[in-house]
Order: sequence, then structure tokens, then C-alpha cells
Amino acid sequence: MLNEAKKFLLQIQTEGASVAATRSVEIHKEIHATGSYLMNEEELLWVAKLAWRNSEKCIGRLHWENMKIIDAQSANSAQEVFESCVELIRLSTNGGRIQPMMCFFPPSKKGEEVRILNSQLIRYAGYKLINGSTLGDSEQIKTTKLALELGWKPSKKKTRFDILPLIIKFPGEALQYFEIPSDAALEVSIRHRELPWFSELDLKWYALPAVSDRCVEAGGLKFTAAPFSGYYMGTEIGARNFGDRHRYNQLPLIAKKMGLDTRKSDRLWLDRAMIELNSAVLYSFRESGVTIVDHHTASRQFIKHIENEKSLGREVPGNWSWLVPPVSGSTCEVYHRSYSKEKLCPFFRSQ
Ligand code: NRG
Repeated sequence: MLNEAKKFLLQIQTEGASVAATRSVEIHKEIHATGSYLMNEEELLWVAKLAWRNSEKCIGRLHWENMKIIDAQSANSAQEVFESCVELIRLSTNGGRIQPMMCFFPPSKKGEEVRILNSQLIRYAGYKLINGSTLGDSEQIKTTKLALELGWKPSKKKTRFDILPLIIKFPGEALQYFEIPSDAALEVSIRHRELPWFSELDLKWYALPAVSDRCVEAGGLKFTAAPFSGYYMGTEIGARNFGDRHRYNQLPLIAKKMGLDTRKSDRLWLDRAMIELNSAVLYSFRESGVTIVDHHTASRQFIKHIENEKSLGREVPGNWSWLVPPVSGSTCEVYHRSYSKEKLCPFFRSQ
């Protein structure tokens, strides 16, 4: 652990961090006394920035230096973990002007680890109905089932957009669920600039994507609970969450409302509905004052990031199949390149 800690201190020093000459001695003493150590705020901030910069799947990395952190390494219970998660949601949502942020909970110690079982801090429940169909987000059926088993009661009438409670495991405590205060989760109703019937679809989505099931290792520590948040690229919601057949599957309905002939695929009704849906998502977020980026802008920004990094002598690891937007891929510059497959540390990995 001490070796890894020293390596990390050296790494962030070469990145420009000011590390006190006494820091590795301090860490040595702490490991000797407690079997582990905690990072200071500057160290945590570097973990967060570097893990973001090294995220091969993320197209939004131009802004990797604009990251803030919450140090919740002293959280002592699931309740305290929950409270810091809500703080992250509120601060990062920032009234709609989203501030990328990451929250660090106690690193794992002697195999005991803090875990957030939800894939994101805000997610909509998915219910399997008796007739075999799904209400809500089909990707959340397992988490929803777990929440219900733990005693969570959704609103009287189940809807497609019930925000799931957070399910948290803290060492020495039973698995617990916690309701997110309704005023903490900002949501955007979806409407269309030119198609007034769009609001009748009654679609909405939450403002803040906050991934909560990844693990980050750095300096010999393993942060098994380290949720991070940023803002959406429109296609994540418009193309995937609403468009995927196994998710909210809105394209057939939208095509019908648009009066398109849905019998022949060469009429490109799916594609035309897809574009209007994505345009509605971008329009609604902008009108509501919630940060979002369209895929063309995101692609240009990512190319700029690659150039910035190149001028500093760094390669940008990337995963083509994640970086290329699910809509109009070849109209974006990111489509026409290949990316380094090198894995850099620290990075967010699945557990
Ligand atoms: N596609 C997922 C969210 C994944 C993370 N996306 C971000 N992250 N934009 C979805 O809910 O649609 N972020 O930290 O900004």
C-alpha cells in the first residue's frame, strides 16, 4: 500500500500537484497505526480528474479539469453515505447548471467495503407486470425488486417514472434503502419546438447522470463507493433511454403521431422519429436551463481534447464503440478515427 501511495504521489506531482515533502512519512505512519490511510482533498481531486481523463468511454473529457469533489471518507453509516449522496446530487445539479462532481466514501479496509447498489444515484424503477410487460425502465427491474423486498413502497399508483431509493451496504449494517428527497432530483418534461403533441407523450427525464456502481483504485486504496456525476449528451436519453426497444421504446408511437408509414423500413420512419425525439430532448433541457450537450458539439469538443492532450505529449485512451454517438455517427468526427487502447490508472472500473 505504501509503495502504491508513493507511486501515486509521484504521479500527481508530475501532473502539477504540490505534495508536501512529509506526506509519504505521514501516510506510512497512518498505515502502520491503522492498516490503511485516507487521502487529503488535493489527492482526492487528482484521483477524480485523472479517473475522468482516463475514461475510455467518455466523450466529455475536454472538461476533465473542471471537477469538484466531496470528501466523505469519514462516513460512518449507510445513513451518512446517503446524506452525502444527496449533497452530491444537490451541489452537482446546481439548479440546472451542472457541475461535474465526485464523492469519495471510506476506501475498503480488510475486505470490508461500502457499496451503493444502484447503478446511478437517480434512476427510474422498472416493474415486471403480471401480463409480462414492463412498466418503467426495464434496466432497473432487478434493483426495483430488491428495493421492494427491502420494504420500499412506490407511490400509490406505480408510474413509468418512479425514482428508486438508494440501496446502500455499509460494513456491519444490514442492507438499507433511503428515499431521495423529491426536491433534490431535478427532472425535465420533454416537449418539442414544433410538434405540440409531443408533450402528450408525457415523457420526462432526470437532469443528473450520476454513476454510482464503479470502483476506483488509486494510491493503494480501493474506493468501492465513489459516485461521480456530470451532464447528459442528448443521445443518451433520446436515442438510448427512450429509443431502445427494450427500454422506453417510444419510436413506434412517435412515428405514428408523425403520420409516417411504419410498414416499410425503407421509409426510414424509425430514423425520422429518432431525430425528432432527440431534438425534443435537447430543446426541453435547454428551455429548462439544464446543461446538456448535443452529439455534434460533444464530438468537436472531444477532438479538441485529443489535440490538447497531444500537445502535452499524452495519448487519449478511447473505446470507439462508446465514443461514437448512437445517432448519425458518421456525421461526427469521432467516427473517423481510431483510439489508443492503453489502460491508464486511476480509472473507473466495474466491480
Ligand atoms: N447513459 C447513461 C448515463 C451514463 C453516464 N453518462 C454521463 N455521465 N453523461 C444514462 O443514464 O443514459 N456523466 O458523468 O456525465
